[in-house]
Amino acid sequence: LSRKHPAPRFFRDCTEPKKSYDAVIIGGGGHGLAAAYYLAKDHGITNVAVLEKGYIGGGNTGRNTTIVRSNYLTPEGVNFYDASVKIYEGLSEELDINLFYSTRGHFTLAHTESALRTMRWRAEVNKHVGVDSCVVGPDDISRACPQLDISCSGKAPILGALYHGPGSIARHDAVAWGYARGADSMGVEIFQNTEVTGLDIQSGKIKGVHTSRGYIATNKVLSAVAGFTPRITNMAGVDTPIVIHPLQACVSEPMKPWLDTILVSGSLHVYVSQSSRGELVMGSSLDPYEVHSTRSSLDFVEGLTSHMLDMFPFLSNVKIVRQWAGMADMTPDFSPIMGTTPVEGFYLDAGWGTWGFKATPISGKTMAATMANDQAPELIKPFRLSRFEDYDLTGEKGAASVGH
Ligand code: FAD
Ligand code: PYC
Repeated sequence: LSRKHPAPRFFRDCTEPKKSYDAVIIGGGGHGLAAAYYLAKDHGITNVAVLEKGYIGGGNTGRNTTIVRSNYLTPEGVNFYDASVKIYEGLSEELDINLFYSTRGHFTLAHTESALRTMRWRAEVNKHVGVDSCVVGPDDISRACPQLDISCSGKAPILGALYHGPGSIARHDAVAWGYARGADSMGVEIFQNTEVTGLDIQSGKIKGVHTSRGYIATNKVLSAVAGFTPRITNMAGVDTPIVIHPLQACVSEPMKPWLDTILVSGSLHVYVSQSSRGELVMGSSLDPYEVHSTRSSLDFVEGLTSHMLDMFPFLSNVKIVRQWAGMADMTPDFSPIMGTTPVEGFYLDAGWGTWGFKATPISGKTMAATMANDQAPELIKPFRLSRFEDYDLTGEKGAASVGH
């Protein structure tokens, strides 16, 4: 098969790993695959294996609700996510695959004066670093989404919103497939159904990984396993403050396009956009308990749909057709953990909680640079693991996800 056109698959069907690689990436989600792609493209490191215990994109990459935005609260966060948005905007062309990247405009609705204050704060930080966000009033929201009941059935009238023009949605699986194909075409080997079961660490340095297909020697290992992070960091003896909470989502039956924008309501614990195939893609806040499970619940759909009906009473006869959950790797400050670790050659890309899909391109690029140079670039230094020891957190609680 030619690497440029590996028909009929997107990438070669690798089954027998070599005895050693220059780098091994654990996790074939968007982040692991993007890191492999940029290791090859930006640093010429192509003797790389990506090990995925299931199928690529089958973790949170294929379970998320695909919102891409950079309207965060801290300058560090805004700069980081803005760099990702900029890569996303040209990514379909770069990867030669239609990511259905669709810029819709993103409204974070404020139902209280205190929520409005946070929106003003975020708007000012965003403008200060050159990101397009502003506070708008109920009339602007109604013009953008005339179907929305601004009074929310009289229960929680909308006072205003943070409007973020670049807010977008995309086809999540295609992001994984595009990075996989791109990495494969440059020589990276991708092994599906291949689980990492142990790490070989000697005198504080990584020497290899034990897998369901045998031992692989390597001096560089990246863990990019999102909801499975504590299992891998336990193998490495590296402590993190990550806890795993389920995050659930669902889609409606397809409808004619009517919802142009992305709407998020922290107070009603609901967010919604309409996908390119007409489904309403909806989600809610994190489940409030720590559990390692991807089961979805009736309680979730009941709560979510009742709040959706407060906002859009005309949807009462629309059916929910699928619901699911992902395991969100939550950090105390709602920022990721990226960079080197106390184990030489063991790198961590984690703590992506409910906010990591939008970061896929820039996390891949910066983690590849970290692995190539054994040093994290400036852009991700605010997300280093040691910030928890240094009491130097990057607090994104007001902006990282749905509702708090
Ligand atoms: P994953 O895609 O989970 O990939 C990790 C992979 O590692 C998995 O495929 C897993 O099988 C593999 N793995 C684990 N252990 C091993 C092992 N031992 N050996 C080999 N492989 C292993 N973010 C946004 O920006 N916008 C959103 O709108 C958004 N919505 C979300 C909605 C939901 C319901 C959920 C659950 C998350 C949402 N997120 C969102 C967060 C986002 O999905 C994640 O942060 C992001 O997808 C993480 O990507 P990843 O590649 O790091 O992890
Ligand atoms: O990060 O925008 C986001 C998001 C929305 C829903 C889950 N995460």
